[in-house]
Amino acid sequence: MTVGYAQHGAIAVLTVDNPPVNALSVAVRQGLIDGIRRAVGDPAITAIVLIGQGKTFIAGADIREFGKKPQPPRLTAAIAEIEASPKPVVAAIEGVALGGGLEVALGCHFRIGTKRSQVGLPEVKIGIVPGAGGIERLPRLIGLEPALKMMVSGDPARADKALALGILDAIAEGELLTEAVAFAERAVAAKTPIRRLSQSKIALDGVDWRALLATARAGIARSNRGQISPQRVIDCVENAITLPFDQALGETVRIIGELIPSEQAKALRYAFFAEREAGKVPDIDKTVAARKLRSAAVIGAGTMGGGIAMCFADAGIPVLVLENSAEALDKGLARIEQNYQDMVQKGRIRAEDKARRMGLIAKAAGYDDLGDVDIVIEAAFEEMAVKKEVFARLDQVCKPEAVVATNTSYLDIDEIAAATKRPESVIGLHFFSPANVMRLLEIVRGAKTAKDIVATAQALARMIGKVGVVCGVCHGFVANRSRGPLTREASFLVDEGALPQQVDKVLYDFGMAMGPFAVGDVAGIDVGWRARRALDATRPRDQRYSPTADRLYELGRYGQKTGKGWYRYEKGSRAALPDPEVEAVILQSSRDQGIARRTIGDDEILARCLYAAINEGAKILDEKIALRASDIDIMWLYGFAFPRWRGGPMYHADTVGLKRVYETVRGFHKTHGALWTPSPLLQRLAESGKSFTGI
Ligand code: T1G
Repeated sequence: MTVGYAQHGAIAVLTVDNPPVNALSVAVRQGLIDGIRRAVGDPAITAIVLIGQGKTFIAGADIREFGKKPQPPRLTAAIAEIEASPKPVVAAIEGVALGGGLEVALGCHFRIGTKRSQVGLPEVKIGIVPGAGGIERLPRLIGLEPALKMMVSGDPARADKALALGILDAIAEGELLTEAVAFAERAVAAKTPIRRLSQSKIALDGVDWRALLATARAGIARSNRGQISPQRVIDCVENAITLPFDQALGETVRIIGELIPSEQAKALRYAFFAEREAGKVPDIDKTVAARKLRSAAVIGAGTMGGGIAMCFADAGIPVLVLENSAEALDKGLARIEQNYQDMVQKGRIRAEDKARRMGLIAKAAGYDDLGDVDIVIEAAFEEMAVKKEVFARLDQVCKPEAVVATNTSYLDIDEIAAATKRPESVIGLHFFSPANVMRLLEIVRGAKTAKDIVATAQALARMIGKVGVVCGVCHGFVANRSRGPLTREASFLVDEGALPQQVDKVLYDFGMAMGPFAVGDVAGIDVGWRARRALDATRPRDQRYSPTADRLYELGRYGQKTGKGWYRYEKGSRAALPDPEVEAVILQSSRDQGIARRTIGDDEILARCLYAAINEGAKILDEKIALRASDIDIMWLYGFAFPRWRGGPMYHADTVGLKRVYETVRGFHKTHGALWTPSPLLQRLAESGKSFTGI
């Protein structure tokens, strides 16, 4: 039975039991209707409690059913049946009530939660709108402004907030079912009037709703650039204000019907499942137990090391920081403190949060202090000799069960591991800058890394709120290696005739948060210069190379930090302004390389940048460095702010069609040479009419 029926005295208890998350599949929808009818028809029953089996109330519609032919009964019908019940219906919310789950709860007459409850309407995040009355009922329950905020962001509210907003009527202190039954009994005894939200009005006294909606629209245009669903939520909210309930709901149902098969919604659903898939490693199942992580250490208090230390402190894990000198350590800790101070000033955390987090970060006097920590992450200088020295020292002092990790962004983890007598405990944990903000954690599994170390790294990712994606060892690993060709082509395009602002605009308009040149100015042109010097020895002599960035470096244009890079920056501003001096450098560089500059179209820019990355992604897949194409996509979504509503570069290639991508790559190969050698996997898939999905 997907919806169980039991009797507790005069109270009927309907239990939704549809593991893993009690999604509202057909059987549940039908079960709810049947259960309500049975309870309403039984004279011995005075009230009804609706609860979920396990740790979840209801996680919403079954996303796997989307795109298939809808089967009756509709969720709106099940909710209408609940709301119409003449006997009070109490939703007992353990864990999450999301999307359709919250909509079911809003159809109930009362809602009681626990401390662990979370309620929300996250539909925008999968490219749709709440389609079963949530848009219409939530503002009637809690008022327009807070409802709008929740629906447009899709972010859930925790129990205390849900109580304050009035979504929950009570929070159970003891066992939820017992308290929900008692709540229902009291409602019956007190003859508490039943409140059917569909029959009430949205309170609009003194609310300038037109201005509110206009502000929300403008905000979304910035925060969710290019994404359709949040704007559609606002259309539906406007209907909820101006039309009678049933008519507004009818419109919402029509709109969700349009959105479900849309390209954006498909891409966002893909991203949802891809993210969950990324957490799975075929040879590491639940029987592989993660090691305990109660304390940590970070080697290096530079930008990366400091950011990583903040990740631990943010998660409540004490962390020691080790540096070469007392000055460097003080400087690093001061920078961390400043970062927290900025967060306090922006209202993101409270002053006491800052104090608590700073209190968790302590100075290590030397390696000997690291003997007790459960995990060490090295974020020292990117040079093999330095890494080897650090790991040899760590090998001497760390306890045997410690995880010994490196944050290197391209060096060979196996070579680093070989500097220890415990290569099985060594792993790459590659954070993205700023480490305390960017959510990707690239987990690089060395040839000898033990399974439980990988499982521990995955557990760490969850603990510190990151999306951990496991991959193998190669130069630059998966994320940076697949992105490298994009920046390479961007530079070539500039040498051939484009300007940085044109290239950046094309990628920005595509939906990227920033174009590659703007990113270069943030990351530092000096950093790129050093990385290129590290590759000089191995770069084939006949390989095409753009010297333009090196010219900027020689002029001291290191990017935002020097106020000049690919762009110029006014004092105190991060706005990238085109600079005639850069244009002159570029024109000279083209002349020096003997390139006759030409007009380059936006289509070519997009194809050169994206397909170069996709072709490299395919090579990485073929080499089995990434477990699946969707893992590469997740890395781009969380590491490089690729627009989620486009799914990721590999998914995007599927939507373009691999045949077309392959033909274009072949064309570029003919024109631009060896760097465009098509990936054999891309060729195979294109020729057999397949896609990356499922690879
Ligand atoms: N449908 C189908 N499968 C789902 C699902 C759903 N709604 N939610 C989760 N799963 C699967 C998931 O793929 C995974 O499967 C397993 O459950 C555990 O999930 C009408 C139209 C509930 C907070 O967007 O946010 O209602 O990988 O690994 O970290 O207006 O899942 O094991 O095979 O994520 O504990 C709105 C989406 C739907 C909620 C649990 N609802 N889910 O997190 O476990 S649209 C959502 C979540 C809707 C109405 C509209 C989270 C979670 P597998 P998990 P978790």
